[in-house]
Amino acid sequence: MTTTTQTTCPYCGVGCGVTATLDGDNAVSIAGDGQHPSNKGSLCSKGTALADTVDLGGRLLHPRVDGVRADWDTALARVASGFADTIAEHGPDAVAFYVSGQLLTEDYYIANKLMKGYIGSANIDTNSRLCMSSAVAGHKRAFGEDVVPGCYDDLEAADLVVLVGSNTAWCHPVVYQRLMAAREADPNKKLVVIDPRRTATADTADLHLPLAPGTDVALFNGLLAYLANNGFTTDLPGGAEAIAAAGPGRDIQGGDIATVAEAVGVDDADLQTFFEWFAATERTVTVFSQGVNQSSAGTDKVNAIINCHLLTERIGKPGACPFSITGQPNAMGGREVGGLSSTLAAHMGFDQADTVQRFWDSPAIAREPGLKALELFEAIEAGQVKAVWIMATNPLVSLPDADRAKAALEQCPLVVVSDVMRHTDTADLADVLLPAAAWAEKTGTVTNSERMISRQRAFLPMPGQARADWAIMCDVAQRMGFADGFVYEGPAAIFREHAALTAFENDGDRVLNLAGLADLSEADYDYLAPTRWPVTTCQPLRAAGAMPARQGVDQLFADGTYPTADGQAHLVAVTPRGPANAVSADYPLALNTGRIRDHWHTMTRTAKSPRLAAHIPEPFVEIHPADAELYGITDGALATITTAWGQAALRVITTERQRQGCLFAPMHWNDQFASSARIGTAANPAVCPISGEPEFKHTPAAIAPLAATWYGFIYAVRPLWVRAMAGIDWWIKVPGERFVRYEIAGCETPTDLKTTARHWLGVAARDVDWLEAADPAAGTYRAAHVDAGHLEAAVFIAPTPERLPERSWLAGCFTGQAMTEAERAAVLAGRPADASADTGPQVCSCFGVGRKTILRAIKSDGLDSVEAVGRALEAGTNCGSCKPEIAELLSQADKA
Ligand SMILES: Nc1nc2c(c(=O)[nH]1)N[C@H]1C(S)=C(S)[C@@H](COP(=O)(O)OP(=O)(O)OC[C@H]3O[C@@H](n4cnc5c(=O)[nH]c(N)nc54)[C@H](O)[C@@H]3O)O[C@H]1N2
Ligand SMILES: Nc1nc2c(c(=O)[nH]1)N[C@H]1C(S)=C(S)[C@@H](COP(=O)(O)OP(=O)(O)OC[C@H]3O[C@@H](n4cnc5c(=O)[nH]c(N)nc54)[C@H](O)[C@@H]3O)O[C@H]1N2
Ligand code: SF4
Ligand SMILES: [Mo]
Repeated sequence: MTTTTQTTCPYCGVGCGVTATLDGDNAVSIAGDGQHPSNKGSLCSKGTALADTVDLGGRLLHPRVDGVRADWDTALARVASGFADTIAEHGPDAVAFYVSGQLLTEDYYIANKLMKGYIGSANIDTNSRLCMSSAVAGHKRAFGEDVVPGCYDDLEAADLVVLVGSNTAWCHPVVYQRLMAAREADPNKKLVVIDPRRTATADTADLHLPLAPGTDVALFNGLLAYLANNGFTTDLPGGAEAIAAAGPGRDIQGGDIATVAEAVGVDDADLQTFFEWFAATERTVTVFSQGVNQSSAGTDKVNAIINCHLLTERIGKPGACPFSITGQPNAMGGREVGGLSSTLAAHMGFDQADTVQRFWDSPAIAREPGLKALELFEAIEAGQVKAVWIMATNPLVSLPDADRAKAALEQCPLVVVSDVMRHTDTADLADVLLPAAAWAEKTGTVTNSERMISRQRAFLPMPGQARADWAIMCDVAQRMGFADGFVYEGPAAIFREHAALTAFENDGDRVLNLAGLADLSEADYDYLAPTRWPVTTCQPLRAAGAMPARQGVDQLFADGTYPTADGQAHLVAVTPRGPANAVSADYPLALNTGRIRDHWHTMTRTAKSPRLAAHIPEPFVEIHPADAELYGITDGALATITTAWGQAALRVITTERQRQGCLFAPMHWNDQFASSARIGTAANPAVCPISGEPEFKHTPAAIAPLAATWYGFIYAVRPLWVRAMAGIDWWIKVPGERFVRYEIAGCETPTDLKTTARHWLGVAARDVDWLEAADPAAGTYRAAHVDAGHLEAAVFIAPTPERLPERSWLAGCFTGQAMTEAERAAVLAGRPADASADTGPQVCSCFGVGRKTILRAIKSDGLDSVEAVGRALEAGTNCGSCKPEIAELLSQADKA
């Protein structure tokens, strides 16, 4: 028998509906949910590969206390007494929660209620501080409340879409696909991308403005002045001041665009084009993401953008709004419940503490904002916070200056971590480790970027002793003596309470209002169709059957009234300023960090999927070729990036996609997957003074070649022993279908390669079938360990990276079958007998199509479009996430 469950993707804030089907053998298959209004059936590469991530490999299945397995009773007692004793002795502000936009709304609500209403401290902050807090602060300054005015349909309705600091093609792929489809249907729609890097998103834009890092305020102030000079006026509060700050006295129209262009580091004519398009296009949506938020001027950047929309009244109308696109699946839900230390609950501030306390009928209430993420870790370091509970986030990887956070946790008296994985960089430091239920096992709701509340429905049983996050917290609360506030029948009851709080004493002064969902029955909750807030009166519809009707309001602020004291929107005067730390002689380059297409954050889940891991298998640093030359760095070799805070050693990619003077490195790799690629250790801990969001996109850095004397790689059926690996200076680990691949390098060439290689593979003392081909003069060494005819492991060593053979074809030798003679010969020769077996790095995750395969087919079959490549190789025909890269390969082939 097969069963199908409608649920929601646990990755990005697009919030795609997925259907999970279990067949008779409990095998999981995942598809896009055609009934979900946000994705209408589409999924990206990560969503498509979700089934690869639901197995129990690496899962945390039992509580652990002080490093040993414990039962729930012991673990819960330790957490409850640890927190209660600390509070009794040092007061409520001596404890803290650090939570996450990956908790469900119900989990998040309980965490917030426990800390702010019962413990009576506001020391609960969330990884959204690293993500959306600048947008939150900007929204509050402009609109009076943290509200995203538009929805995805607006992107399709717009005639001009401006993407600022957003690599949408990789980070919000289904929104990007909707945008591409709308452009195909109407080629007059324009797309502008504002990003220092030429990203996959920028490749498809009508105009790319590769601005100098951190200059967005100057750019949008320039636009505001241009608009003002071209007859756009407003009598909104702050309008005159904002325009004055933007420089209206200057004759921007008559040539001063050059001044702005120079400040921003872009071409005059391109900037003029952007200004003209914006001025002329009623239906304009400006989407912004981390290139805006993650900045010491993050909040000002947000308001600089919103100012231009308010001045031109491009808000509250179909196809016109500023649009902060959220990162995590429940970034928005977390903001709804009040998970940030700077808000109280349900979009209420600390001035409404009495209202919230009355609703909760709670023994205490936080009356002052608590510590923001970085302050929280500083307080742990200073010994002021003595007990911390970290849930659904991996701060030792994701915080800036991450080794400082590590040192702080190491000496914190009580560190509790709730996670789904047994080992993460953070979990490895926990005193108490609590096994949380994972995506496929969880029940609750999430809210996506367009205010759409969707159900997550469990389709697998909770494994081992894993439990839902809300249930774990309720148990701890009860053991702390707060039984009254924490007895719930299940997530539906928590959701009803949350909805009721949003409606409590809300006379329209808060836009967030879920009154229409406050008395859902269990069945209504079970069947709740995706629903956009506010939902003041609507009755929920059932998802079963036809496409659910959407409710709530698509475009907010249509009537021009806002939840501010005077009922009006506010422009905010902002002045450009440089990054918190400028580049210097010691640290001459600006390090930018961010995401790649197929990994999610700290890789705890996406690294379980070999097809996702194959897209970009290694941590890298991108550098402009001119800078590479200047600093003696070569493509494919290794380099060390050093900043005032830390360092990382990464593979070098030289590319003109990077501006001169800038570096880019991915945020994902960590100590579980690499020897020294945790870029958070190097990232700048400076924050935006208003939002507290860190400057992840700009850290002054130096780069130098890593003085490796040898490079190599290992393919092995099983992971290598950590102790055997200890002697390898630099390594990264890539999971494969039937093997694990390691890239390795070292600064001292082993004198006896054979003994060393056998030691790495754990067969030093065993008599095994060992094939080898050594060329001591050339410094190359190839060897294979064969067991009963099967390839167990292969090792390749060379003095330079380019002397190593291509590797992707080796994956094909791990078939579970005995090796053929041709395969044995190929392994020793270091190249496949059939050249087509060398596919190159993977481009299409869904069909496993490599770069070389695509390039060969383009050449041999004369393929001239993404569609033609799709017809010939299937690449790009499922989720479509790789289409921008296929287009890039076509243009490369065209130039060659
Ligand atoms: N594949 C994938 N998708 C994800 C995630 C993931 O881990 N993997 N994470 C999700 C989460 S939580 C988030 S928050 C989102 C983030 O989604 P995005 O914000 O799109 O992703 P980032 O790569 O962090 O940064 C976006 C871009 O900002 C640019 N940038 C850097 N400095 C500046 C600047 O000064 N000005 C401007 N205008 N741009 C600049 C960078 O070059 C980068 O291309 O992605 C979500 N989606
Ligand atoms: N250098 C750099 N650093 C960054 C950024 C950047 O651009 N550059 N971006 C920042 C941003 S925007 C974000 S959002 C953060 C993300 O950073 P993190 O939140 O630290 O990253 P994740 O890997 O998503 O961590 C989630 C953890 O929760 C676990 N988990 C998954 N599901 C559940 C669950 O249901 N319950 C529990 N209890 N645990 C669960 C996972 O195994 C994982 O360990 O990184 C920030 N850090
Ligand atoms: S775009 Fe991809 S990662 Fe984001 S919700 Fe949809 S399927 Fe998941
Ligand atoms: Mo994020």
